[in-house]
Amino acid sequence: MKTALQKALLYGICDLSYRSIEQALPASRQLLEGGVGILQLRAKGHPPESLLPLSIQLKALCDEFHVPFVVNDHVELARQSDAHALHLGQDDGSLADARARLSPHVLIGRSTHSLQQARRALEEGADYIGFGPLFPTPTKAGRPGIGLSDIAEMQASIGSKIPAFCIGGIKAENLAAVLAAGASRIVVVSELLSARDIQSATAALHQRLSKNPNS
Ligand code: TZP
Ligand code: MG
Repeated sequence: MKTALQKALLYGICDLSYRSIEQALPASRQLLEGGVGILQLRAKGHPPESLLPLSIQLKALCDEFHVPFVVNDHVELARQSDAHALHLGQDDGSLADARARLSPHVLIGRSTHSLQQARRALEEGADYIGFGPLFPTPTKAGRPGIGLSDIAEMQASIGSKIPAFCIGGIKAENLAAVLAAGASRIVVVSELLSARDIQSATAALHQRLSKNPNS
């Protein structure tokens, strides 16, 4: 799935704060039909054991689209559902510890909130990073926006080596500024999951990313 990851421009997240467990599968299918190139299950506050059936279904769905399926936070859930990737935040332990518990082909991504953290993630062997939040966002409440000024340097020093996805408060209305700042790959959560037509909203963003000269 490393090749599929390299191709991904738009990272979708099935976040259970925006969609119920019952809606998770159809909403994810729409994200995939719209062109997300990687899909994560994010379910803050849900016991990981309760997520296994959904996680197995999402893995099968992502296989249909040849898109990596990522489990957020939970190494054991990633292992049990045979996810293609695991995503870890800054406080979720070392990549080495997680790798030791997973099959060697499983990719691991890391959230980063500064250039220094992005450099560190590259050094520790992350397969990709998230970089943000660029703007304050209710999806990650309490975290300040880091702005757009470090994107170009992050792209040059980290994004040239591993996929680097800008994240946090990105919407159709501010995408032009994010791309002008140097981003080539993005994660969008709330705007897509709250859209009346998830597939069309996703396809519209995806089209703008694929026409972007940075990518
Ligand atoms: N990490 C940094 S910002 C963020 C995460 C998980 C949430 C992004 O969500 P949205 O709704 O696209 O701002
Ligand atoms: Mg986490």
